[in-house]
Amino acid sequence: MNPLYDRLFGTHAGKDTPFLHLPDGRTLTHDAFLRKAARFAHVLSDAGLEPGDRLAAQIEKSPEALALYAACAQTGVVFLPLNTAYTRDELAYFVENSGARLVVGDDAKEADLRPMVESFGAQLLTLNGDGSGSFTDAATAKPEEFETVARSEDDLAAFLYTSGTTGRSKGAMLTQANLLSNAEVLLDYWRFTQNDVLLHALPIFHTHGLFVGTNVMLLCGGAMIFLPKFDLDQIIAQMPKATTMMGVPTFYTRLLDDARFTRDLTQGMRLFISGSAPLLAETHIRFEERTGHRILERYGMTETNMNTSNPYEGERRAGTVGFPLPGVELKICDPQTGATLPQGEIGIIEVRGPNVFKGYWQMPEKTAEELRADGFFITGDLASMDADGYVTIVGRNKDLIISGGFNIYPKEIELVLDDQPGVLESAVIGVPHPDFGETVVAVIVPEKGASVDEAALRQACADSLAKFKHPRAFVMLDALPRNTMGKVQKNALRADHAGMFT
Ligand code: MCA
Ligand code: AMP
Repeated sequence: MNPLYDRLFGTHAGKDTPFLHLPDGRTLTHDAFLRKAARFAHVLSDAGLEPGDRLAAQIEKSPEALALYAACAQTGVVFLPLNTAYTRDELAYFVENSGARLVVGDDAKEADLRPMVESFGAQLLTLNGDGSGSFTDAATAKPEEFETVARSEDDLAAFLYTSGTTGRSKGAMLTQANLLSNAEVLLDYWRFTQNDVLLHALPIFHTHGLFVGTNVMLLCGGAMIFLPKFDLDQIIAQMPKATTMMGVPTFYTRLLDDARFTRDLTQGMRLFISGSAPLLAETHIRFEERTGHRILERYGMTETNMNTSNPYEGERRAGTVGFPLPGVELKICDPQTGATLPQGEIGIIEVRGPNVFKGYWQMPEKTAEELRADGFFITGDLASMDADGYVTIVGRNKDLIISGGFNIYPKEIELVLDDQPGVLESAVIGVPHPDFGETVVAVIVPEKGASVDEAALRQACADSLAKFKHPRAFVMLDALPRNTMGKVQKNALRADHAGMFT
């Protein structure tokens, strides 16, 4: 028994129906995919990986990248996907912290990565966006069947790193049961069947593209139009062949900005889903006016997968994230006391259910701060629930910026900026952005009499931080606004600079 492998992958053995439609016109059947994954599983086993070992993958989206995920499930190896934008320094932290035994990266980065990877005693193999690489070479002559390693639902399936207010990323430990229970609920709630074709343009190194999009399609046995990234021309060209799409709000605003995106184009679609960041009610309304479709918005987190969703049949209410999913208990709590608040009041969302993760890897204190002994997870999202049970997210009780669906923790950027010559202190904030929803602005206070070179600050960020985290603007101030307790008032900074990009 290996519930994750058996239910997501194993059931498709011998199935000749399409699984992945690729932009170059190729189609991979479910069975062909499984045979590829089995060969990959042999590579993992031959590399000495044992069940429970971690495999860190920083690879482009491709059928092979997905086959690596399947191979991890089949061998009981914990899959740790990483954003392809991360720099070597960022990667080093994940490799060291997770104790990964194998790192799979791109050939182009191999020379840069190898000394770092080997310094942590891990092995390095390569897998490129076109499917080539030393990993694939090692798989070529391997058998197309692999005896699935027995695992239980409580065993770890994946680590996904999520940053914290301290600036250090935490490895969220997700079990097989976490992933499976959520995929099963979503399949049902959103009415997925094997006739569905998902237009898949999200990255597969995050919850949204991997555990929501891909797992649901694996479970229902449908197909995906598997695009390497969001490319407007491709999306428009492929939409008539799809039945559903999942995206972050930027997908929907970009589509609405294109005159080719019409009611006719979406005729064959049955469902558009949005999440990872707030979808403006205005976008929801414009989308319906243009296409006749009401976007279904849902809400989730790396630590919990999906928590709430607007209904499939009932009213999809603009500006809300819908109801708690079946099996998910949701409370709106007082930020100070944790007590459940009366209906209608704004508080912090806490959730409990089979979807909630097991804790942060080797961080018992951090786990205890956010995951209560009774199983409720403190999300840090501020929301209210109306009399009909719809949840509306109104803000965050955590210092977090969401840019185009990517989470950015200001502390991580502030630590880099504060280290630069002439910088006394910094405050990094998110301000509204028409394309990304929010974008990063750095407020810098120079030391007395010092002048700070903006180009040097940009370079410092480029040296150590992934591009999507780089501030898009720098503002110099003599002092940061503080409250009587001495705490920096980021709200005031955000209000002062709210119009910079809009
Ligand atoms: C790319 N860039 C970005 C972003 N993406 N900068 C800020 N924020 C971003 N999200 C950089 C690129 O390096 C590029 O730099 C420049 O910005 C413009 O790139 P562009 O071509 O416009 O971007 P793109 O490649 O089209 O990507 C935008 C995107 C993409 C399609 C919105 O970021 C994306 O697919 N986001 C989805 C993220 C996601 O899956 N989140 C789910 C997390 P230059 O031009 O200088 O080279 S899971 C989650 O949050 C929870 C669990 C949930 O509820 O789902
Ligand atoms: P992550 O840590 O990448 O899993 O991001 C989770 C965070 O994304 C949540 O805590 C929310 O702040 C935000 N989020 C996800 N979905 C939505 C949504 N539909 N509306 C508003 N915020 C969302």
